[in-house]
Amino acid sequence: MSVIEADARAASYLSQLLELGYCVIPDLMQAALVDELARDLRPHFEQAVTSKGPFYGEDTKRFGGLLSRSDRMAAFVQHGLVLSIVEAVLGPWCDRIALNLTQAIELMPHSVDQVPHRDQDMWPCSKLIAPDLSVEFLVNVMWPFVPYSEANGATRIWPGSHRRQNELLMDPSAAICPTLAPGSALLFLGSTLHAGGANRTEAPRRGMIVSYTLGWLKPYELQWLAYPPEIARRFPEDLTALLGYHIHRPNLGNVDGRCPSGLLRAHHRDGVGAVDALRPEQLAIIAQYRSGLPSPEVVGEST
Ligand SMILES: O=C(O)CCC(=O)C(=O)O
Ligand SMILES: [Fe+2]
Repeated sequence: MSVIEADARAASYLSQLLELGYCVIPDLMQAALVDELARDLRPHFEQAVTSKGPFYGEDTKRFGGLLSRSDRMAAFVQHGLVLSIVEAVLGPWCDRIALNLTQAIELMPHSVDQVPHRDQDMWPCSKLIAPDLSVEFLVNVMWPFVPYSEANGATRIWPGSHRRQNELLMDPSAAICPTLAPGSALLFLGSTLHAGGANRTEAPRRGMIVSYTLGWLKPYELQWLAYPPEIARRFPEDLTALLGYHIHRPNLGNVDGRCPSGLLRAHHRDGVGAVDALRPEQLAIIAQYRSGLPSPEVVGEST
């Protein structure tokens, strides 16, 4: 596929995602690669202890840290089309995006449906900052390992719910549950009302969520602990940046005043002090201040 075709594809899914709060992308990954990943994760599913609590559901299994469990994961986390869509949604609100979580999910046979929710409500600020929904905090990508259908608990989505934040719950009959084949993916916003369905079949519904957030927000899964430096050091640099081993300008998320990417290299502490990491607009404001001239904002406010 040419760059232009890939861009056109990304633009079309992006507009569906922003308009409806979700989109389904077929044939995003080779089904054989999904099968290989599912095979790598099979022993982990088998050993996983059933979840506890009314949100996760006591008839589900979940585990994270998937980049450590399969070498095939990076291709999913860093999928080019997914990242370009996610960048377009979250990029305007941060200096860089970050991985929020990787979570394998099994809905066990005969599991009940999950309570409908918006994932972004885990950040208490989301209702204050984004009542008009100009800001998005999270993009979820559901990758099925088996075909998802209404019968085995395909994710239920309330289209348009991202524009109706004051409605905690919505009419169950308004929910849709897109069928998904392995290799396809369901993308939905953190502001979209959704829930795992009930698995009424005899077979487990296995899949995973990979989600992305604003680089300045605390991620749901603590990536630095899931992948401490001795593990992250084995990953390529662009992946470690996504895990948070990169400063978020201005100067957020540093170690000894320096970009944490240095922690993954031997020379991090070699005779260098704190180093500013600033965006061009911050450099311009500082230069303006040093020049002794009032900044344009100050002039604007006083007139
Ligand atoms: O399993 C699913 O289909 C959705 C899971 C989900 O939304 C969650 O755990 O936050
Ligand atoms: Fe969710």
